[in-house]
Amino acid sequence: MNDCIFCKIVRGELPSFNVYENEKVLAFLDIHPVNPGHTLVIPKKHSPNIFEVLPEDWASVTETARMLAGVLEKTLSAKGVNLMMNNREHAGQLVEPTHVHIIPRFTDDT
Ligand code: DGP
Repeated sequence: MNDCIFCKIVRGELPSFNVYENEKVLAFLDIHPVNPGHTLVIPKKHSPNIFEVLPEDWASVTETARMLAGVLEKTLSAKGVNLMMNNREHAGQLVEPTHVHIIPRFTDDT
């Protein structure tokens, strides 16, 4: 067991609003959303960042992000979607585990 905040979410020890999951990934709403529907996709197996995530886990994360980008855009009537990832503190990574942001975009949201 580790104290990683997102691992606690995967284990159900912290609350989350889950959007999607399969055996390899979990997607849940960001606690500080930039826009409605701001979603994080993480591999269930802990890794710190893009440099250390297992290739098969990364493949599942990106395929899930691709799928959810379309689902979120359609269901929220968004005008577009940003996918974003921060790796290491200097690049803006605030929470250690590997995660990809999906941010729906709306008219006049800049
Ligand atoms: P970053 O490391 O800068 O790519 O962003 C981390 C994101 O994680 C930030 O947008 C807020 C989100 N976050 C941090 N703690 C929690 C949490 O406990 N639950 C959820 N749902 N999101 C969190």
